[in-house]
Amino acid sequence: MQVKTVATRPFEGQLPGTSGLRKKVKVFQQPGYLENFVQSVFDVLPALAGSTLVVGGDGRFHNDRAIQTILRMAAANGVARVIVGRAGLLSTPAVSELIRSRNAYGGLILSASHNPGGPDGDFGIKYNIANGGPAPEKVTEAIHQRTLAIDRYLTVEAADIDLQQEGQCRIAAMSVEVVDPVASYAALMRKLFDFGRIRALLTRGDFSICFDAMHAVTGPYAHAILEGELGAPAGSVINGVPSPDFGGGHPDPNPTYADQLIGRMFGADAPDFGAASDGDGDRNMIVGRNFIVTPSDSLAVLAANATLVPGYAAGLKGVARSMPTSAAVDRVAQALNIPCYETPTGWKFFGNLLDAGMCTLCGEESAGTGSDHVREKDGLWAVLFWLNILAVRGSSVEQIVREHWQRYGRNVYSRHDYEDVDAAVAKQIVADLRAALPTLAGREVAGLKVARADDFGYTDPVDGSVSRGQGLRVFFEDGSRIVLRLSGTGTEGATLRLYLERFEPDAARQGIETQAALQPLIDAAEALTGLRARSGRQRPTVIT
Ligand code: VG1
Ligand code: CO
Repeated sequence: MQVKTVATRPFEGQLPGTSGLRKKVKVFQQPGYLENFVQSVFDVLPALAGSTLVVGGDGRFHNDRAIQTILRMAAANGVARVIVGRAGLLSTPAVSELIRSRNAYGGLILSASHNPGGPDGDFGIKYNIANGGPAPEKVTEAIHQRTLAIDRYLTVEAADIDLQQEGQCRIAAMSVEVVDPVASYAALMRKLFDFGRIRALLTRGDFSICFDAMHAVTGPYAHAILEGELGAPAGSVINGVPSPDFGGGHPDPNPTYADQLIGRMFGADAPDFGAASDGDGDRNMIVGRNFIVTPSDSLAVLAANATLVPGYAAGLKGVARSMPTSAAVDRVAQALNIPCYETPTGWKFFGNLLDAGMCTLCGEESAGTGSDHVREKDGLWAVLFWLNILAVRGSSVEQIVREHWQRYGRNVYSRHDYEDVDAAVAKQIVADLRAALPTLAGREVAGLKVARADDFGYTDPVDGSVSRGQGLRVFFEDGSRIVLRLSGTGTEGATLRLYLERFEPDAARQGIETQAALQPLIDAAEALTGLRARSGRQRPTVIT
């Protein structure tokens, strides 16, 4: 094999954010840009030589080109075997599953998740470690450091691999195995859920579903599992063919961007159950007939009903949620007498807890839910979990959530996103609130009294690693809170996320409209930050 050494120079800003390195496609298309990042991964992880690597992506524009580049570089860097999804497709949870079931050393996921695709859209790359989960900060920092010094990358002269054909081939000494992206993942789902019971529900004739794959990677998975194996009528899956620009849409499963699904679920003859997944298939939105389930509530409902599902019948070891996620799941954990961990935003922080057997279920307010079955959040898994619960309980989605509130109280919750704000303005808004934090306790803001305020920091209970600056929190004396943080996944301007939460124990008042219930907090947040006035925005871009 003739390894080619290609001279290169560092690019600025190859710093992975909340979930991998995300930039405009045009940035990734610059000669050497992808190569530098990938070579940096090989340079900081020499054990990849001689090992197995899983590679796949969400099918967005540039996915196919990037995979061919990575395959040649993997061969040049001595990787023994690459497992790649047919057509270059693998959902993020499916990559995690394959890394684990095939004892791979790691994986490269090509995705910018919910960010738009197409030639003018976004691209991304993320490295996952041997447990199947996103690389922890110490690894991503080492990769970033390496990108700052890199002066060459390695590749081989070889023709493109035909990714449409399943089977084995070689690039130089490296084996390449093109696999069905769904099979191994579906086998795991079969072990966790009562497929017989879900099938009975979906073929009964009086229970209908709509799954919106948003033109992204879950299409093939949902077709094979929901319509194929579980018998949902054809047409239950919509937008189920992955497209390089996600049909021109924004594959983010929220009420704004999944408007087609919302239209159906709130229309005449709405299905009984609706769901959507994001670009790379790791997040989910759950919708009942005329009823949207808040992701934080969804996590709490899954935890409270877990023993109805075969894979979790023995009970949960613990639960974990990201800091901005509502405390609904904390109340379930308390009732079950199991620990509840609070981590920074981003799935990479759950890996150690899951590996150590300290928790079973995890979730984020951004519609990420998952468990110890893999080390990523998992959109279709959450859908199957809900269907399994519905099949056992025989109630509607709305009934299940309302009964949950009656029993545990309702954590009224919303996230307001201000997208594409001028980056300097956004940073200043955050910096000013951060500077004011020590002065806030005891102050009255828009009629609410501040109890305490801080900048969230996290010490990993397993390895002691510390992550600071993970979001500004202001707690009020009535138990409500606001959180402000800058998104770490965008590629243009800055996205400010404002999280609002208030607890409502009184069942008689739980039906109140969410935004109205949170208005005092919305006012307090504006008084504290001047966010709307300073960003020139009248209202958030997206409300979830
Ligand atoms: C967002 C979400 C976060 C999630 C991350 C990756 O991050 O808030 O909860 O883990 O996206 O999800 P940020 O930094 O933009 O708030 V995904 O589906 O993009 O891999
Ligand atoms: Co995603």
